[in-house]
Amino acid sequence: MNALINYFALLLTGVMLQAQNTVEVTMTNFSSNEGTVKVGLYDSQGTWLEKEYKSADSTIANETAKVTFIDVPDGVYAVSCFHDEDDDGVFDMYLGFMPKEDYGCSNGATGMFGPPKWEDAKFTLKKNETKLVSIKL
Ligand SMILES: [Ca+2]
Repeated sequence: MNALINYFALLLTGVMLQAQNTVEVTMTNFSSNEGTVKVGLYDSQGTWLEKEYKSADSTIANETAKVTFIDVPDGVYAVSCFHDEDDDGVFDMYLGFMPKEDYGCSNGATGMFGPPKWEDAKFTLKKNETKLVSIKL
């Protein structure tokens, strides 16, 4: 019996040491309810806008959408999303560099001449927090 209690105590300690955070992303100001919104959570500057740590899709209702990322370890993250209005899975561009579909990032980061910067979009997660990220497209 004692061994069993010790086992569960150990298990619980393990769970508590691995702080898991939640990121709730609320996106507003879509130009229409067409298509889907694609949301990416990135965990390093090196992968920013290249390879998502986690990704999620959502439909849009009332020009608003919401996705939630759960079980996110402590660290530094940034979120970007784009409105895939024609639902082709691609962030459409004019001439390969002018965004044709609306997009947004955490902290309201935007790119003046080029893509939004990691430094402007990043935020820190720690100690089982629930981070609310609001993005206005
Ligand atoms: Ca598209």
